[in-house]
Parts: sequence; C-alpha cells; structure tokens
Amino acid sequence: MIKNSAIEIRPLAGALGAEIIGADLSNGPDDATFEQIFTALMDYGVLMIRDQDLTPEQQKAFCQRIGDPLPVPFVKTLDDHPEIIAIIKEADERTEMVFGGTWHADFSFLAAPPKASCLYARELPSHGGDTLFASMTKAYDNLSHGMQAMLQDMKVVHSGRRSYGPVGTFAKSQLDSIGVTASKEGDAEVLHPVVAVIPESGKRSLFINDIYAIRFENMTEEESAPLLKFLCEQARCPENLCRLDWQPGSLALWDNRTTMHYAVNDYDGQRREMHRVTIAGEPLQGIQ
Ligand SMILES: O=C(O)CCC(=O)C(=O)O
Ligand SMILES: [Fe+2]
Repeated sequence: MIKNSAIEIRPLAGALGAEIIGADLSNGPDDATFEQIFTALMDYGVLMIRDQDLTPEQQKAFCQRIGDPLPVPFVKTLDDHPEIIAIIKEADERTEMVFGGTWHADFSFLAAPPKASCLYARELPSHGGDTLFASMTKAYDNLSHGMQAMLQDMKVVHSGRRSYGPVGTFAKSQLDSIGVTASKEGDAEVLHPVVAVIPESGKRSLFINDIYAIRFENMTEEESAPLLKFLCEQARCPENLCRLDWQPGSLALWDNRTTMHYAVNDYDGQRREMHRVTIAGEPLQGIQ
C-alpha cells in the first residue's frame, strides 16, 4: 500500500524538476504530505508525481488544495468538467505542431496568470512525447547584475494573439482533436513585470516566454525582439532544463510563474491523451 507519510523526492536535474515517489493523491494527501509536495513544488518548479490512479474529480480535488481550478478560455473542456482540458494527439494526426509545442507558460497573457498547472497522463505513446521545462528563476539568477538592474523596473506586454487571435496559429490550422477557438479576444494585451517576485518564496522569476511575451512596455515589437530573443534563448540553454518522461500514472505539477515548458512532438502514429487542470493565480508583483 502506498504510504503518504513517507514520500520520496528525487531531483531530476541541476536547474529544476523532481520526481515524487510514494504519494497517493486519490483520497487527498494528508496535510503533512501536501505541505511536503507544495514545498517541493516551490523548490523544484516542476514535479513528476508517479504511480497515480485518479478520476477527473480526484485530479481536481488535489488541485483545489493549491488553488481554484481555472475555466480556461479558447480551449474546449471535457463535457462534465469545465476545468479540465484534454490534450490529445490522435495516432493518425500528422501535424507540424502540437498543443504546447512552443516554449510558453500557460495563459501568461491573463491579467492574473495561472499559479500552477497539473497534467495527468491518460494514454501515452510507447516512447517519446516528453515535456521539457526551463527554470525562469535560474534564468534570472544567471543574468549579469547589469542586465538584472536594467530589467527590474521594466514591464512586458503578453498577448495570446500569435496563438488564439484571428490571425494566430490556431485560426489557421486547427488541432482537430483538441478544439481551440481563435477569436478577437485572443488579441487582448496585458502588462506584467519582466521580473516577478514569487510571494511564497521571494524568488525572482523572469516572466517572459517565446510565444506570449510580445514586446516591452513603451517599445515596439521590433525594438523588443532582440532582447526578448536573447532572454528566452539563454533561459532554455541545456543546463537550465529538465525533461519529464511520462509513464502510466504520471502526473506533472508545475509552478507556472517560475517555469516555461515545451511539448515534444516526436510520436507520430501513436495516440497520446493528457488531462490538464489549470490553477488560478494572482496578478504578478515586480521588485518593490
Ligand atoms: O502535452 C504536453 O506535454 C504539454 C502541453 C502543454 O503545454 C500543457 O499541458 O500546458
Ligand atoms: Fe502548456
């Protein structure tokens, strides 16, 4: 029998990521176990919790311990569960892109970006279909003091328009098995601090990503592009990454404010289905 009182935390890489062994989330972990998991989430940025057997209700109940599940915009949800999206690639789909196949933090274009996301494996290819993560706190720490000082008062515009706007990727090529509706609401813009301070840990995180961070405040896209590119590229250097390999029963939980991630599209011919619960967050604060 799986005991919650003795979970094991195994770091996965130098920059971020840990595996959690021996947790049973099906009845809701006890408070001490939940505290251990939440502390590990803040410390490691992303957790791969192994060997779970969860209904959608149980996945949501676990997520509710962290925060309210968010009914996400643009993406179709499960009929009975408006807080769960099914991320599916069918065996006969040959798409150039998959959902999540560009470096991003989930829905970072919302005024209150999600605090965390929880992705549960329902059906997996025999191999491939891993998910990559980058640490945005380490990405900030690795910058020079001069660059950190320059960024600390800057703000960045995030928008879903390259994906969900009327001329975004999803307007041009639907991922049929997921159900994404692009619309003019996708063009909305919000401002976030470039360097966010995480309330639970005090850590500083570079809050940009390749797809939703569009430009710096009071600057054009053209002016912003070289610096955004530099920052994103250095954030996803190999030393700053971890790679999650999925096994039956695996459930990933990530801090969406301190990481970005990328779904690897290398399993054509095999079906993959994941269930995601997105956990609501607060507007981000910068360095005061
Ligand atoms: O399918 C994956 O591995 C990740 C997809 C994604 O970006 C997400 O679930 O937020
Ligand atoms: Fe994602």
